[in-house]
Amino acid sequence: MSADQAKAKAVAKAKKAVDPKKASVDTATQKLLVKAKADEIETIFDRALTMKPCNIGEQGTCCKICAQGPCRLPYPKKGIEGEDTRKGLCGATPETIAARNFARMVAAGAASHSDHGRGVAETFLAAARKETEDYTIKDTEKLFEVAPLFDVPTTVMVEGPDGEKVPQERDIYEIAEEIGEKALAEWGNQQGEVYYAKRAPEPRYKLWQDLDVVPRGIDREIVEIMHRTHMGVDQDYRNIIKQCSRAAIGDGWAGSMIATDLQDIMFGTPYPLQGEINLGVLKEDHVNMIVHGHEPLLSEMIVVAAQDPELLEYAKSKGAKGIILAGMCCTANEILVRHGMPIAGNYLQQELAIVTGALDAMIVDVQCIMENLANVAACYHTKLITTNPRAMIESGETIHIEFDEHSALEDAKKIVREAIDNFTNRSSQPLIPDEKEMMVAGFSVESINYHLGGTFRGSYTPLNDNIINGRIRGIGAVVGCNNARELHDSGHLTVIKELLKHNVIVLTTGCTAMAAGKAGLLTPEAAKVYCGDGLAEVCETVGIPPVLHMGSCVDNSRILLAATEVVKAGGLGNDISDLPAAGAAPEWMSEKAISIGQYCVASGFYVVFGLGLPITGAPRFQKHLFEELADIYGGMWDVETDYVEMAHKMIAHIDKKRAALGLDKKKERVLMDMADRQKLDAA
Ligand code: NFS
Ligand code: SF4
Repeated sequence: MSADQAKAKAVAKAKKAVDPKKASVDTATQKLLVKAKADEIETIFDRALTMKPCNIGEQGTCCKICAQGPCRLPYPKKGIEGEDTRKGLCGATPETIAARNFARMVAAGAASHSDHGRGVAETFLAAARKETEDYTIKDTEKLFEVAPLFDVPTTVMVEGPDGEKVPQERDIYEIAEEIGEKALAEWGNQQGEVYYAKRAPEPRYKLWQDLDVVPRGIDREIVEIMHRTHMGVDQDYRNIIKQCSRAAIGDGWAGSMIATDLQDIMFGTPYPLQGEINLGVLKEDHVNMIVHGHEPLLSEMIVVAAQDPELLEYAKSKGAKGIILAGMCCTANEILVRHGMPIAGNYLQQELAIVTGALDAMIVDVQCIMENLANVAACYHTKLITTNPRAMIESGETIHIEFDEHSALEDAKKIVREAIDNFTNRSSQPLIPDEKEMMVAGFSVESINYHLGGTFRGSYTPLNDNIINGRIRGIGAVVGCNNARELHDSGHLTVIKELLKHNVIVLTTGCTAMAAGKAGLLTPEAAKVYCGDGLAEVCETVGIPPVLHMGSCVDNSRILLAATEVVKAGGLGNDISDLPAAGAAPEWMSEKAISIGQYCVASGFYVVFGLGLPITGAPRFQKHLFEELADIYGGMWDVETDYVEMAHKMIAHIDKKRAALGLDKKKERVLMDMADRQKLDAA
């Protein structure tokens, strides 16, 4: 498609332009929507007004997996009296159809996270083998933690001075190579179990074994979903969901978790640091670049290239004062939590970053990249640069600069040079909104340990104590996307604020974390403003924000491990399903969110989604997800479109778990000792 065609596609049909206040609660977004309208640029917010979702697809009951369809089985408005006799040409029930559609979302979501993880593992192996100079082993402490998880020895026995055998530490690159090989093999493994399944609390792991849902290999389980959901294969929605669990566990506890671990080893485990967020991080007199997408392999190198003295000089030679590199979507979270690089915004702000007129290059890799970026970029001077062979964009003047881990820094420099060259091409008067907020981010499992446990001996015990004594009522994990069918950021903020008010500490990742950051919730000062007395007291004592930013969406694996640490610290039951904890994705849109939801449910979490799930046309299937799974996993799905109510459903679940642990009676404000906790355990 030519640039002119792309331009034509970007221009607003002007019939229906969105009212900025009805599109977003974020004022930077509102300001740029006004500019978009003035510039006659149509955005996703406008398109959401004119295109209504299909009613049957929304219910999950449209089947198009064979050419005899699409078979559409809407749930009748007047309800169904007597037996539900709806069926597709082949006889597929609404349950089978909805379950198959759901399963394919799990497959796509798990594939996306895990393919990202595979790329990381490949690069890790290349780094371990010293095939590339650009990536190295940075965090050896984490390397030594991860090695035993893959049964990789960290010492060898050598002959000592007196002839006896003594242990000697192995070379770290040797250890890394063995980890890399074993990690990469997790994708193609055909039999047995993925290594990390054992990292779950023991009863959870045993339950998975009993249910036969321990993943054999990451890819295998995804492929098996595709097979089972082919025409005429698995015709029992309960059995389909069982395979969803197996593939999703392969995402959360393998593909994503391996990605997180190996990224930490190569780029450093996050520790709390300060950063800034929102479109106001761009600067008019600087070269502005945004890295948008998901894989830190690329962005880590661009971070290095953007600080290269030679390139900084080059930027100055073009009249720029410097280079601003900001992130968007999960790439942003990755470079924030490790380098404190600024975040330009979350998913729904991507077109608007270009509408500022001040963006010299948008560099994208994979996932959550709107195709319309090319059309919008064609109307401004912004260069849109694709970098991944898996993700190209056909339209406009998109440039493809392929990024290869073997020549990573060189490729990254080429990309930065493109951005600098484009600085002098700015055409219109830019509008960079003033909005930017300070935030503290980078709460890995390790750093929570450190922060709550103190420097002397890190531990989750103080967190558990505060949950047991009631200062903290429970843990809420609020994660996920933005969705153009919802008032931008409002779902996240409403749920989080309501949880804080009721003393529920919040863990967050993904685009939710960015919504929280923009609203000032990721600062220690937020505790006083938003939290109930108990939580405020804990946060103020420890000096942490009440909302802990744990990273990108693959880093939801950190939430699984944090929950596991809480179980291990004692006093709150023996499994994740015993914890006073709940998860939510208020504004979800991506298939990845469905895979995350499913692995959280299979791990024992109560999980509530906003907007709706495409299952309402199949009531028995819905009942299976919302109720029957609780009997199997101790975790279950739910949907709630009222966000205050969503928080209260989470709180109700937390209270139920507190009651089961006998904590509803214990409100006295004393720290418990080990004996007390054991008593509680026994109760
Ligand atoms: Ni998660 Fe991150 Fe955002 Fe949703 Fe997309 S960026 S991986 S999928 S939209 S949270
Ligand atoms: Fe219709 Fe069955 Fe084919 Fe689906 S698999 S499209 S329900 S005939």
